[in-house]
Parts: sequence; C-alpha cells; structure tokens
Amino acid sequence: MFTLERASKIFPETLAADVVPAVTARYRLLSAEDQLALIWYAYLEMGRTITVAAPGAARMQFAEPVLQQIRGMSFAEQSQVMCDLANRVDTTIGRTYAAWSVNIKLGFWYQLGEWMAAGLVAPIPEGYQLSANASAVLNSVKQVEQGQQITLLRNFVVDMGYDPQKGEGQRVMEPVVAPTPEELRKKVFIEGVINPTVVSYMDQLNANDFDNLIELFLPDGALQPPFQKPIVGRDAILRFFREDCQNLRLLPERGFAEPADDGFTQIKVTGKVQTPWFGAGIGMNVAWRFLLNPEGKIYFVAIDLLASPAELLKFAR
Ligand code: 45D
Repeated sequence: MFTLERASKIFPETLAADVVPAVTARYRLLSAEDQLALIWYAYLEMGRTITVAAPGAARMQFAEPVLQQIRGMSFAEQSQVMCDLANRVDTTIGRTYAAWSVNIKLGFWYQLGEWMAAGLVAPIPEGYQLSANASAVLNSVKQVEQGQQITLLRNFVVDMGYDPQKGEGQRVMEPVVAPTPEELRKKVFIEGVINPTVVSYMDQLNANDFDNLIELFLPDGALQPPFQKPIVGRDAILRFFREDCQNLRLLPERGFAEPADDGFTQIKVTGKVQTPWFGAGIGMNVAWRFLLNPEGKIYFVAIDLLASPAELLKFAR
C-alpha cells in the first residue's frame, strides 16, 4: 500500500531548488531593518528586468483600510509598522495582515512599495548599510534565477505579521473568479503523456475550474506545493486552490508515465508555470510528480520548483 510518506518519494532523482529554503532560513536570522532594506534592494534590482502586475481592485479592497491608516501616519510611525510586521510583533495591523491570503499580502506590499518610491511612505533611509550577513543574503538572492527570486520574495512576505493561530484560522481571501467558459479554454499538449487525469488537471487548473478539478482527487488525496508539507484531503486542497491558485498559467511540456506498485501509475511532467503577478515575464521551471490509483484518481501530486533548466529534460531511468 502507498502511504503519503512513500508517495512523496516517487521520482527521487528530481532536483528541487533547495537554495530557496536555504536562503529563506538565512534571511530569517536578520534584523527587521536589514530584512526590509534587503527586500527593497532586491525588489529594485528585479524591477530593472521585470515588472510586477498591479493587483486588481477587487483584490485590494481588503488591504485598503490598513493601507490608508498607514498612509496617514508619520514616517517614524510607518517605519515602526513595517518593522513590527517583519518582527512578527503582536499588533492590530500584524494580526490583520497575518489573516490575509498570500495575494492580499503581496498586494499590500506592492502598494507600500509604490508609495515608498513616490515619497508618501517612509523610504529605506538613504545610505542604509546592510550588515555583512544581509549583504551576503542579498547576493545569494541576486544569483539565483528569476523564478527562484520571486519565490524568495514571496516567502519573505508570507512570513510577516502576527498569527496567533499559526495559519489555522479563517483566511481573508479575494473573491473566486468564475471558471473560463469551455469554448475559451486553451488545452495543453504534453509530449509523452496522454493520461486523461493529468491532462484534465492542467486544463482545469488553467481554467480556474476548481470544483471539477477537485473531483480528480481521491478523498484522502494530497497535493504538495513547492517547499511545503502536503495538503491532505479534498476540502483542504479545494480551499488552497481557491485561495492561492487563481489565474495561474500551467505550461507543461513533456512527461513520462510508468507503472507503480498495487496497480498505481506514477507520472512525471516538467514545464513552466506563470504567476499572474509577473505574467509571461517569468516562467518558473517546475515538475509535477503524480501518483494515480488504478481508477486514475490522484492520490498524490507534488509540485517542485526545479534547481535548474536542465531538470526539465531529466527523465532518465
Ligand atoms: O518589506 O499545479 C518593499 C500550485 C520593501 C498549485 C516590499 C502550483 C519592504 C498546483 C519593496 C516595499 C500553486 C502549487 C517589502 C501548481 C518590504 C500546481 C515589497 C504552483 C515586502 C503549478 C515586496 C504555482 C513585494 C507556483 C511587492 C509555483 C514583493 C506559483 C512582491 C508561484 C513579490 C508564484 C511577488 C510565485 C512575488 C509568485 C509579487 C512565486 C510573487 C511570487
């Protein structure tokens, strides 16, 4: 019998971008001031080659009251709010922030970044000197490929604020968009993979058709996002799809299927994923590792951010 533990080890030769958790761990040891300045410099650096998509109005309405409150503060107070967020201090804003979904958090910082650049919110002090450790972390951020850079920035932002329930509480999330109408859906073609479950998974996720997508999973099925623990069970996976997976673009390229124990099938697919935040500007190199039961339902799927583009072609037995 497959257990989640065993399932998570299929295709062990897949090399994930371990540099991401490693750099994130080093970043967490820095002072709040260093963290904020580092993100600012990293963000400026990235802004020279790619632009972040302005968040939609509907999405921003949730962060708006806090943003306006911050805008009305003195520079000293604004800096304090930002440091408190980075320090995960228990404040009203820290609690509000922690309950937001990832996209609302990103939208909040996007707006603050715009206001910092425009002089409406306290900037990073001119000539601020990063500590030696912070400079080293910033250098590491600059050295990785762009898909890994934006994953790092996302990690930094997600961890801020004060969450008394450690992620178990009710989330404030943007409204769920309607699924793309059938006639407007673009279908994927995956070289080497004709499995209908895998193809439907890609097409339905691309169409934001989460209610049909979840039907592809076994009731005790699991989905493991990059660098995270598996999300187990249909309810939790569906919540994750609605909260975190709207308007993703999955561009699977090729794959490989083979029989596993007990009549199961394991399928590895590699390709690119685009986030609505950067559109076609950044394609993240990913692998999907599926384990399907004999009826073709998903027992397990892991999404890995790949260490390098060379991993896209790695299907050696
Ligand atoms: O502190 O098949 C300032 C799943 C300075 C689903 C700032 C998936 C101060 C299943 C600049 C103001 C989801 C797993 C801060 C597939 C300061 C599935 C601002 C994968 C913070 C394929 C910083 C999807 C800002 C993937 C504004 C891999 C930073 C999705 C903004 C990956 C950073 C999406 C942004 C990623 C980062 C998105 C917008 C990595 C966005 C990253």
